[in-house]
Amino acid sequence: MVSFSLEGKVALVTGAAYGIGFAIAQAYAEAGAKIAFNCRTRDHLSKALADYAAKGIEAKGYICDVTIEKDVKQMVTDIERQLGTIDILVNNAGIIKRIPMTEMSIEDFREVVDTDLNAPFVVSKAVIPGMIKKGHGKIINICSMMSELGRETVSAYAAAKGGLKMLTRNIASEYGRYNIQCNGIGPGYIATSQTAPLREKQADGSRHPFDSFILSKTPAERWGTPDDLKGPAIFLASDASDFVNGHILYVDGGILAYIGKSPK
Ligand code: NAP
Ligand code: GCO
Repeated sequence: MVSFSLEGKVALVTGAAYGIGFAIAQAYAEAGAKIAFNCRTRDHLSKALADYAAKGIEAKGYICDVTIEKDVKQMVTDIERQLGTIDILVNNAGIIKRIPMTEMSIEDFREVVDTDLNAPFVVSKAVIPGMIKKGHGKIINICSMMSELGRETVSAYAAAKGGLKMLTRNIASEYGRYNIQCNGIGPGYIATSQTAPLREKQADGSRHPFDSFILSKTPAERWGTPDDLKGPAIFLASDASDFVNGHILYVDGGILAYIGKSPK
């Protein structure tokens, strides 16, 4: 029988203090996994631990900036000592800066690429040796519509998420022989703090223009929620996807399939 269970597995979800990462970690706990997560600040950690506890989840939280390799290595060592070898890694931690490219500083560009592309390399590199020893592993990289499409003001983010798509395929190519599957999830437009500025009500109470734009580009005619990602994330973390490797699973309500609503 096909198994979607994560019973007894150890899952690390980066940046899972809130948002998409929190939802994925919650889904993994409900499927039986032991949860480790990280974020950058003690305040976020404390609140997240309380939020997990409120859902009956005994998560292990770590303060670790995924862009700092020595801290990532220490976190992975601590997780392996406290919970066991990591079976499932979700590279979820990410940032975006919406600035027209010619006005964007190289420092801002580098910070986005460091978090959204270099850090998944750093964390995966720290986790894969344990997966090889254990004889299996699941790596899931949180990509984006911007792994496929561009738009104004998100040059660094699109470059990083496009690179993350190819890092996903390369990890799949290089480590598939060790029974490690590396896939991506490409969320569409999801209602979290990251996209809150794009959904702010206007002074006259009307929808943000970008909000209306996204609804016109989404066949489902709604923003996604973090809960929409739970099922796809469980599938890619479970034995049910053992022959799925190097795939980017877009969870976008149909955006990538759709030219957009024709004007009335
Ligand atoms: P979010 O609400 O801003 O959450 C981002 C998470 O990442 C937070 O927990 C944040 O915690 C953590 N984080 C950021 N930088 C970090 C770092 N250097 N080290 C450790 N943790 C870090 O964003 P989200 O919407 O849930 O997005 C999560 C992922 O999905 C991101 O990779 C994003 O690019 C991707 N995504 C989002 C959407 C969407 O529409 N929302 C769509 C496609 C893809 P701290 O700030 O406390 O560190
Ligand atoms: C933006 C949004 C998007 C989403 C997501 C879409 O400014 O266009 O933030 O980038 O976050 O990545 O898949």
